[in-house]
Amino acid sequence: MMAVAVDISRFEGVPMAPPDPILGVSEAFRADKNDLKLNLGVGAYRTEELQPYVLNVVKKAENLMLEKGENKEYLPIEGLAAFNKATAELLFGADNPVIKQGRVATLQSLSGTGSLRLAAAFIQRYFPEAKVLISSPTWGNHKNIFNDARVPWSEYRYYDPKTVGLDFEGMIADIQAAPDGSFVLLHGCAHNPTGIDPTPEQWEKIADVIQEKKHMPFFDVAYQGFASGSLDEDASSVRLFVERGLEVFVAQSYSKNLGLYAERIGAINVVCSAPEVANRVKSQLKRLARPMYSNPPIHGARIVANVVGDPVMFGEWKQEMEEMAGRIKNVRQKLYDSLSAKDKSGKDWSFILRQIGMFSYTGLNKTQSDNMTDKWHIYMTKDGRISLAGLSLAKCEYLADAIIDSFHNIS
Ligand code: KET
Repeated sequence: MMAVAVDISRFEGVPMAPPDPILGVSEAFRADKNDLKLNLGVGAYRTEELQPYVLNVVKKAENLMLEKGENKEYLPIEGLAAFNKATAELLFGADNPVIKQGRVATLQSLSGTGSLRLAAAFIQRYFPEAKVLISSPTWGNHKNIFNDARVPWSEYRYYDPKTVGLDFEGMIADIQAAPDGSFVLLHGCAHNPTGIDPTPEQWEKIADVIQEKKHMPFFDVAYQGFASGSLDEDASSVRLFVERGLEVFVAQSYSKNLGLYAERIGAINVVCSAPEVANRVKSQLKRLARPMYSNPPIHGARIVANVVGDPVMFGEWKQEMEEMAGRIKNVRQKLYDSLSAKDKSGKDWSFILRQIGMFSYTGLNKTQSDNMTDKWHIYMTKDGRISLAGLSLAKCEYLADAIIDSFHNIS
């Protein structure tokens, strides 16, 4: 008997999913035919000509890899040993005692997202009673990650719209009020989407409360080097917690700081109280990774290991990173100057200069953000975030006109 096409699909119960709030913006941007269009949605670095940028040091490392003619065998479940060593040293500092004592379980994973997801699966399996506290607001995907891993979460106050700054008291109060032993998700630097980080003194107080409440700090480090331009300075929040002898989770990404977005290279690090604990934790992370994706990809891991492991290339990377961070600072300044010059209402736009990292959190609401896209062809997330990494000096005036129009003419 020939198979007959079914007239009722088995997928009737599958509804259409909404577009992703961040990556869906890039899809909409690609479909727009207007010449004025500008993509300030996804946090991806562009040149002044608004073209994607492959770092010179990455090309150099890739050429060396080609010359060596390396093979494509499977990596171990935990990833490339040279990468795992390099990534932990970059994060904690090469001479950090936790590394010397073998107290860090490091697994190469699928960039920041995959590393967070693996840690979420670990929490679900070994801390089924625990809740994760996330900042309000946070990177949109955090909630999806914990939802899909079936890890309950709640929010702690972070952003204060009145001061366009950190609601430090609210943050501390909410972390304090959470059940003992909760996980507290913290952005290591360059908080996404607000661009507002705690000061070093505030980090100390956050660590005090976390320690007092026996919470587990869980850092998401997706922008090391992109906040200040310095890799060490941007890791200082994580290092402060580690110095106190706490056990800490840290997810890392090389998407932004090495521009390796599509290579999916990052790591999950768990700092443990003793080497024997780190061994057990690592064994279970490997056990979780194996049925999910078996083992991680090799190309990006080799790039990172080569760049970080070679003093000359490491120096070149730092220089290119400073240039990227510097270009973003320049457009930040120019955007502020353009807004201040053009807006006659007396509104204070200086919060833009106080924010750091790739983004500016403009304070535009959803309707105003819609106006930015519908009228001005400026693509951005609906929470009012714009990626300054996708902005050129030449487009600052146009962007300022669009923001002023949306802010004052749309309620
Ligand atoms: N953490 C944060 C805070 C973050 O902003 C991103 C990416 C990631 C993790 C994960 O990146 P990965 O490429 O998986 O290492 N953020 C940008 C891209 C995205 O949404 O995927 C963004 O916010 O635009």
